[in-house]
Amino acid sequence: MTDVPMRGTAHPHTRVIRPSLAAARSAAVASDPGSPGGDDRSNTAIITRTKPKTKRPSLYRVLLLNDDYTPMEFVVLVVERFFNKTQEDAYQIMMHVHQNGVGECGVFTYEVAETKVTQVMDFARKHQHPLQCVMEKK
Ligand code: TYC
Repeated sequence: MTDVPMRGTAHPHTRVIRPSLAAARSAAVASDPGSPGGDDRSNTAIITRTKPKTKRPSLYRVLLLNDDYTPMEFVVLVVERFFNKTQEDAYQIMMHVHQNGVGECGVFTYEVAETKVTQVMDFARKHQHPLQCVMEKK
């Protein structure tokens, strides 16, 4: 969908894209208040958008890092508990991290990923394991 210059249309989803510029023009020309943007006397157009704008959120991988001390069983428990994996999937993820140094437990929006990282780090600290969990933008 492209943004096209339009005059005073009243579609329910039509919005002025640059309201600050629109306001400045409107104030500068001080013309017909019934015409949005009041642009007739300045020969300018207000750019509007008709389609409701949706933006897909950025996604983040949550990763576990390998270390030499955290017990394998603990990592499996973490993956089951915080990433809702079956014991079989959790074991595969744990082994991938153990063998490769790092592995993905899931992909989430920013706030969910941040919450997972905090939950895992707090749980590991509470049990005195050095397990590290991080997030990275996809
Ligand atoms: N390397 C650990 C061990 O041999 C197991 C482990 C796996 C630790 C995954 C952390 O993220 C991790 N006990």
